Amino acid sequence: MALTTDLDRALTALDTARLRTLALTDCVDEGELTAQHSPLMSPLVWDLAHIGNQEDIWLVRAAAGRPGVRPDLDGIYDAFQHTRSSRTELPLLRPDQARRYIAQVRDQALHLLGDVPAESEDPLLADRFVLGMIAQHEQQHDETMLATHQLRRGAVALTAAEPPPAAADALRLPREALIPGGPFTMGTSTDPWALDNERPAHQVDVPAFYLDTAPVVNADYEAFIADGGYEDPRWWTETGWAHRCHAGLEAPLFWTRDVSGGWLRRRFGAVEPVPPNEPVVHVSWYEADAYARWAGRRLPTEAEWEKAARHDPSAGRSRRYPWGDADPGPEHANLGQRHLRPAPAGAYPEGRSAHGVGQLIGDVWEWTSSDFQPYPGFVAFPYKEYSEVFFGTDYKVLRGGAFGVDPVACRGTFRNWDFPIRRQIFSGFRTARDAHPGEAV
Ligand code: AVJ
Ligand code: FE
Repeated sequence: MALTTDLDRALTALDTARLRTLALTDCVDEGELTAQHSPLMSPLVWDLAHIGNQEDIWLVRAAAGRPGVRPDLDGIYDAFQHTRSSRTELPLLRPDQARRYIAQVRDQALHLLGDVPAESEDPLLADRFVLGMIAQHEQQHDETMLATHQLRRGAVALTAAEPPPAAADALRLPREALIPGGPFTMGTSTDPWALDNERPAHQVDVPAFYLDTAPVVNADYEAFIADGGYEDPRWWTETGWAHRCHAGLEAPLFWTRDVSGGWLRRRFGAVEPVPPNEPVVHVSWYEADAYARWAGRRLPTEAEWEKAARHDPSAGRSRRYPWGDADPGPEHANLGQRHLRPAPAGAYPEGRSAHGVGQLIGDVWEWTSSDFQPYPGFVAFPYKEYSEVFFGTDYKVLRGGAFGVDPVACRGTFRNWDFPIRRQIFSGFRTARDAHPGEAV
């Protein structure tokens, strides 16, 4: 059964994304839009026009069959032709030109596709997939721009409400939950806006294991640092240790010591004490993996993560989200940039999974131990460069989404990936361990 994907949902998703894109780019001046804030990131004005260029390619050209608004711009805004650090040297559209371009593309796209039926024979148009794909693409670049904001120096440009506190029962929450062994359905063949790498649904047998009920928090991570975790190669893989030494890693990105040796962090331009009960963020896979080994544990596999998030043992099926099939609301998860930080561990009791695991969706992306590989039966759609060219052993999978991820680009099946050295992304983790038969629950 296909889920509801009416035109309203698609138009709202496109609109929501555009409002966010404009908010992220209207809050800084022209100099800041065209500056290189970090060699890891594009100038904001590149993301801005790239969003419109992808929409030009996929909505105006591929889906509607028109010549396109500015095909001459495709080379400049092709992410595969230019590294992020070289994009300031390109003949980019100026900010006002970029804003006009993306508005023109949107006008044409809505004019051409606004009344296309959801029952189309064209797989791009069926269930309005391509509209959902482009809304997700824009939101993913909005998250990337949010990471650029976090990297930039200068006056505070973004503000948001504080996230909710830990739930009243948070102190009584067990630290870990047992996920019983057995098969579950991983991935999806029915979620109409699921991207190619989430497909198809398939059975995976996952042996019993224990998983943290919340992401690892700063206080725990500080204990790893204080115990000499960054100085002890025992906890690190060989490549992880080499990277830690070469990059001089000593703490999560954006952390510094205050005069008395306590930890501070810079967060969207403001320096503040590191909050002890908040999920750690801006750690690389190598750091997450080392922490887990220090703690006598390990990172969960991607299949373990998804089983803990989706498996409903009483119904014998997989849910779309930990709490059920309902779209995420503010009571379920910290998503959508409503807040500019993770919520404390133990928040969002209504978002917990059938197995009692909390905060799987939202707050921080969670590193898994798994490489980004295709599911059995994978078919690239609609283009190889979305997922297929990244499969292999270079990238690690992250799951669950962070506070800057929009609900349209977040599901129990959603897969993100990055290099194991990356930490400018909103990345954290939780830990797991094997369960041994006969062990008490
Ligand atoms: C899925 C987040 C790894 O940003 O490189 C954006 C998403 N793909 N434009 C990325 C994406 C094409 C992608 N990630
Ligand atoms: Fe892109």
